[in-house]
Amino acid sequence: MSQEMFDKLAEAVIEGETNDAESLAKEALKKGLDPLLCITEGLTKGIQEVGELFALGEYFLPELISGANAMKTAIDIFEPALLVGGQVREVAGTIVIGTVKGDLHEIGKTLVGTMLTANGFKVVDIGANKSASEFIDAIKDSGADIVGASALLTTTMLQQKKLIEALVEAGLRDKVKVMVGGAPVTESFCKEIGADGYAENATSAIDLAFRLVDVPVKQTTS
Ligand code: B1M
Repeated sequence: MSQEMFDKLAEAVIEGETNDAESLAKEALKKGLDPLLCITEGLTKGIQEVGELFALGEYFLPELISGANAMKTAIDIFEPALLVGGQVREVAGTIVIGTVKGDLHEIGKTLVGTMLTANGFKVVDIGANKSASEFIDAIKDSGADIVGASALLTTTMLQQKKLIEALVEAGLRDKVKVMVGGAPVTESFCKEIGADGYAENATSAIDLAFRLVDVPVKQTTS
């Protein structure tokens, strides 16, 4: 039954059917399905297929946008269920998270932020298309332990390096740990630019965040 629902959620994203995505997400919650699995095994599979069709030239920007809108609508419905565990925990650390300058992709970054909140972190999500100085302002305002920079384009991943350079210039590099992620980012790129850690997905981002603040991992949602 779960797989059938995951497939339907993926299909709603592939077809860019926001109304279907919304009603399926509500139905999945009613049936007691794991919201994170609905996202990773359903919605994410769908948006990956949209990306592949776009790369093949079978989909164009409008389909990319409607697929993303369908996914965001469903995630909004799953979000409260993802957050249930986090509301009763002490704060493990503060993290400023955003997508780097020139990059509008925000779904993965937002999901990582939600999962960190659900696991006891105070998350300051500054949004997408944010410059190094906007990250730095948020770090100063919040006294963050970690800064997380997401990049989905091969062209914008270089902004993660610029952020680290700007942190050094601002005298903040030894005060804040840097976490990087996003589809084109790799462990070796993370090492190359001198970040403190790379996470491939939301689940590994939680493990990494706990390691960076030196707190034993205790995930609420798997
Ligand atoms: Co764009 N796009 N897009 N797009 N888009 C990609 C990234 C692309 C791979 C599609 C493709 O060609 N196959 C391609 C990039 C190619 C490249 O650089 N190599 C691409 C392109 C080309 C573009 C445009 C240039 C298209 C155009 O205009 N001609 C344009 C660029 C706009 C810009 O940013 N300046 C563009 C625009 C868009 C939309 C705005 C329409 C839309 C985003 C909507 C939104 O976010 N509000 C969009 C979408 C939806 C995609 C794809 C299809 C899906 C991205 C997504 O949301 N994935 C994407 C193809 C793909 O990735 N397969 C594609 C789901 C999400 C849950 O996964 O974001 O990977 P992801 O996040 C994961 C992990 O990466 C990780 O955890 C998350 C959860 O597991 N993670 C982190 C992410 N951030 C992290 C941070 C961390 C740790 C882990 O720590 C801080």
